[in-house]
Amino acid sequence: STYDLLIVNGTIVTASDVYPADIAIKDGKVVLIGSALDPTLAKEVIDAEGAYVTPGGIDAHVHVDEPLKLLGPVADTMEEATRSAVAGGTTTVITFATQDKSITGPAALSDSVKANVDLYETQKLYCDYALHLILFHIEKPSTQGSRLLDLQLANVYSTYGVSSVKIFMTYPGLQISDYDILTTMQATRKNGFTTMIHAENGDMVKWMIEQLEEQNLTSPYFHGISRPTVVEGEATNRAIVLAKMMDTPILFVHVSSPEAIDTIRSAQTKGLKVFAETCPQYALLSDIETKCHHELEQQNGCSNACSNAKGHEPNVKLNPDEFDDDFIGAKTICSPPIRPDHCRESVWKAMNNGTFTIVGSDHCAYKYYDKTSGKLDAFKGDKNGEFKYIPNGMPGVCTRMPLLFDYGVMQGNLANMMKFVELQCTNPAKVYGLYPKKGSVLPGVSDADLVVWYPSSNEYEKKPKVVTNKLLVHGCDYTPFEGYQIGNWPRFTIVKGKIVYREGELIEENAKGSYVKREKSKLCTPNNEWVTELRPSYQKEANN
Ligand code: DUC
Ligand code: ZN
Ligand code: ZN
Ligand code: ZN
Repeated sequence: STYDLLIVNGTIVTASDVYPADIAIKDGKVVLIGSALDPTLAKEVIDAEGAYVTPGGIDAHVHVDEPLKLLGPVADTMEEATRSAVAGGTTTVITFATQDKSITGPAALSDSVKANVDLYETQKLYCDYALHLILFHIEKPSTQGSRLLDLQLANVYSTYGVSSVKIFMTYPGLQISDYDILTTMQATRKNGFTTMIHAENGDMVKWMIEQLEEQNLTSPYFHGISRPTVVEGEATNRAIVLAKMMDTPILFVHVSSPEAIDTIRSAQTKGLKVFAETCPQYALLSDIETKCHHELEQQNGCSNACSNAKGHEPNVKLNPDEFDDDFIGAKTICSPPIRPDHCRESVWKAMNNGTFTIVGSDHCAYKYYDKTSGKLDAFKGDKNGEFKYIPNGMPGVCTRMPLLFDYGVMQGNLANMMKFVELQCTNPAKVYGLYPKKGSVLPGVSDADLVVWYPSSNEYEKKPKVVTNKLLVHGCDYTPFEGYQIGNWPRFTIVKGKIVYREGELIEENAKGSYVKREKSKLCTPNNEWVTELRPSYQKEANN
């Protein structure tokens, strides 16, 4: 046949257009968009019945099990993460490889990435994936550190198409100094890499944790208290200042607070190359989830108007029998933490006004029962459930797209479907060097990574309406969005022209995902303006 697959009667949505058209697919690519394409020319035809057809989602922030296990026992293998991804309309995930400190020399980073690619090659992959690199050990002095890193980045780009690094301003063992951030920025600038920043002031957090521990305030609720919004605001501002001196574009990941948003917006207004990501949990969840059952409530009764004297009934629960579980707040522990209610409005606003370039999930799932059983020594067992030892993160790779469809577009918090596609598909592809292969629907150019949504009619009883953990087919045993109503859900998820998810069912034999090499960012490029007379001479050769 002329086409492998034809999608007829759809309404195509890209970041810039919404229009009715048919899509013809051949050899994994979009080959033609037109009206009234001939169904007899195709092996298989999907009738979209007027529904939206969007590019597949690109979730550029997903943590999965990796050889170095930097983040401990995360629940998902790459197989489970990609399976959960396609069940929620995501067709590419970008996950993390960690710098292996024990390897030195120019190939150190490419060897670190190789270990991940080799591991994932042994797994069944439901969609494509790419890798960022986490850096936490920077050679000194700055001149040598930057020269070595320069070579290492050049290697990891030419060998594996990795074009972004993530650095941390918090977490014992990961936090790097301002000095090391500058060294990193010099090398990332030279290589045209995107520098992703986890912006929280680790010293402020450490100080706060010690104060709380002194008062025996260690239950999950106090995780959020230990890292208030100013902690994120300070680090965000500081990173912007460092990036300004280096003229290095940066991207803040998982931005959660009005302080950080205002700081980022003001830098963008000044023309600095500052980009940002937020996540659905910061737009939707409330710190009330961790507030329930904390020590003060148990002593004094609930300070909020809930019927339970012992504390709020949290939204996040497995079933009513576990209502009395005083550790339940652990499920929504992440960093930055879930914020007080008033923060959510600024997150939605920043999605609409362009402050946020992308929405990622920060999927980083840990099994709750392992958290509580004490089987893992990092958790409740011998550490008595102290928040400091509870691993940070929650699942979200599956729910990112459906949640923003309903709570964003349908409920009017997001401007329109084009914004939805821009934030979740197109901009992630542009900013991380996957565009236009991924993130759009361009004939002859784009992979046929597509989502056919349900039409707006109500005749589809199979359309999921409520989030359950089972629906998400991940490796985790809970979702913070349990019970959330969802007004639409991917009906067909198509990866490189193959249907991998059809009306609630995974199609395992079509799981043919692979590693994708990326190009450099189409958005994050230096301004080529220097702010001091003492420009590092090394920078003069910088390519961009
Ligand atoms: N924050 C999380 O909550 N989990 C993974 C790592 C991170 O920075
Ligand atoms: Zn982070
Ligand atoms: Zn309460
Ligand atoms: Zn993360």
